[in-house]
Amino acid sequence: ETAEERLKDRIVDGDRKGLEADLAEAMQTMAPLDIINTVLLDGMKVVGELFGAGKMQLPFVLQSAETMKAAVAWLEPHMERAEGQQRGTIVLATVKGDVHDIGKNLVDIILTNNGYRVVNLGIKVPVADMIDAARKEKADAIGMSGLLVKSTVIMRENLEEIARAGLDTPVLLGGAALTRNYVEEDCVAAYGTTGRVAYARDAFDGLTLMDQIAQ
Ligand code: B1M
Repeated sequence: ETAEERLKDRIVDGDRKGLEADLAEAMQTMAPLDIINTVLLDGMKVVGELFGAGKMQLPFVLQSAETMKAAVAWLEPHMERAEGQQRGTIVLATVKGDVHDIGKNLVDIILTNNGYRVVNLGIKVPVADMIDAARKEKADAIGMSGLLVKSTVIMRENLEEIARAGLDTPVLLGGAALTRNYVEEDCVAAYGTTGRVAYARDAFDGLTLMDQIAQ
């Protein structure tokens, strides 16, 4: 068994013992971000499928998520960081009612490593807090993450609320339950004609969009 195979199994099994040694071994042939994007996320995908099929109980999903977080935390200091000046600020949050934050935190890491200032408000964040933070931090963008189907509705409502508050800060939306069509039709319409709304399929897509916004 290769270190990569063991790592994937560790995510599925929520098994953290010896995690660091396997990560160190995998890093001899792979970049940290590639380990996350292929090996670790592959494991989380299996977890999602097992859970969705009723073959895995929630406490075990939590163990998998904790293992994933530990692995990402271990890899983070080994990632390349862009030097130079700040390229812009984004306020980032998982929306109200949603606790899923692995994807959001990945977006944080990738943007931070690429020279952006990320104001990470955490999980279950009411839109009022995002609006306050966007004003206070003079944000170039607001990023919302959410994995539940319910969260896609919250995002649309949040956009109406942000527009009502008089902001036209560009907004990035990401998360497994979103579709490009929903974002580009319903969400864009909800934000009105002045503000920009964009769909980020993954964390790298988020970086590409942020690069366009901050130009
Ligand atoms: Co939950 N969960 N969960 N869960 N969970 C899902 C999302 C689910 C699809 C599983 C399933 O049924 N197959 C399902 C949602 C069903 C639905 O609404 N359609 C589900 C459910 C039902 C629930 C609970 C309701 C279960 C319950 O209590 N009965 C509950 C909800 C609690 C709540 O939020 N109120 C719950 C709880 C949990 C745990 C706490 C156990 C744990 C989360 C731990 C944590 O995050 N700290 C958990 C997990 C781990 C998952 C799955 C298995 C994996 C999610 C994950 O971390 N993926 C998930 C299955 C799935 O997604 N298919 C599932 C890895 C992560 C990197 O991906 O976040 O999608 P993701 O991020 C991606 C992209 O989406 C994108 O970039 C990343 C890749 O680069 N992206 C962005 C995300 N945000 C972005 C923002 C951007 C840009 C890109 O810019 C702003």
